[in-house]
Amino acid sequence: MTQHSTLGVAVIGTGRMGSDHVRRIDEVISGARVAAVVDIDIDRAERTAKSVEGCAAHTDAAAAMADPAVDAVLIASPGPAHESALLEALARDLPVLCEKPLTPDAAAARRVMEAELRLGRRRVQVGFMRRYDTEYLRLKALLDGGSIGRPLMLHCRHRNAGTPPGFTEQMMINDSVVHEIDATRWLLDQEITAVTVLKPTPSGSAPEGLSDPQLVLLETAGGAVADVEIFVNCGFGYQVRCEAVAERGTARLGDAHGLYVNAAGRWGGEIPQDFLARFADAYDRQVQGWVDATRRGATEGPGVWDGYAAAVVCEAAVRAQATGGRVTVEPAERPALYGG
Ligand code: ISE
Repeated sequence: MTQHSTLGVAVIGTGRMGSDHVRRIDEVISGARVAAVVDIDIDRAERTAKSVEGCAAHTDAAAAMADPAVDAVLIASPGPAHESALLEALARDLPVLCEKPLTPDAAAARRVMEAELRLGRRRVQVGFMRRYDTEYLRLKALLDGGSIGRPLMLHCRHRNAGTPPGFTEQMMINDSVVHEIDATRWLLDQEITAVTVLKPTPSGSAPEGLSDPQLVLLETAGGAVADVEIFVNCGFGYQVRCEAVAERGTARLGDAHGLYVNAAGRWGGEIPQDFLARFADAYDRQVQGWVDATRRGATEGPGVWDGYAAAVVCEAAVRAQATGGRVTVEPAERPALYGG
């Protein structure tokens, strides 16, 4: 159980995602408040803290976690900074919601898993928000219900309007395709066993050094195949699609375009411009679910095992990206804490 009836949350990282979560906790969801924010840029931390009543600003995550007003931690800093914040929170037995990726590499994810195993109970939820999106939830229920038979293939499309400066090819895997890696494991309830990455001639709009788009092929333990188009500078908006092909039917998500307008001899809908807009409801549901579970003393949703399994596949995909070959994924044993 947490100390305060309203959960005091420290949000680590006040960039785009972190400040959106601060707004969400402050204005949208119930049962929690932002007690502290952390950013290496103190001006940014203070600007964010000022927008929330009773919120402290820190540059050091450990100092924020030591604050008696803090009951739980939401990590939204860049991936490479996750491990130290996670280990600090686990050492203090604080509940965590950690944005994806859990960590960008499998060795760091394993260290986090070992720390949680030492604690002996699940404390970390990983921010794979697609699992909270209405369309994904309906697809999962359809596949689990069995009415269209065994799923054979997934066709996934993941398009971003553009990338921030410094976005690398490895980030196309670790920050972007990691979502489809998790969605494939979750939708099919199977581990991924091999990865191949194909690179067509890059788009003329691709930034220097980024081979964009790419096609990532995932093979699963049950013999299914998922193809993922990752196109992070498509220019026209944010688009995530997933079509499941099963024995007796197919089902596709990602075609809802809000309001359809007929005017001036044309019809059309809207394409959201970024993930904050496309997955706004999913983020709200995810954070509300985390707060509710945490206040009950529980940890639910995708956890460290899912973050670790995704990191292992990402590592194989980064290797496949560099070599052009098919890379097999070494299966790890699932510890009993995670249902193994
Ligand atoms: C970003 O970090 C996300 O999580 C988005 O969902 C993804 O579409 C984008 O490519 C990532 O950079």
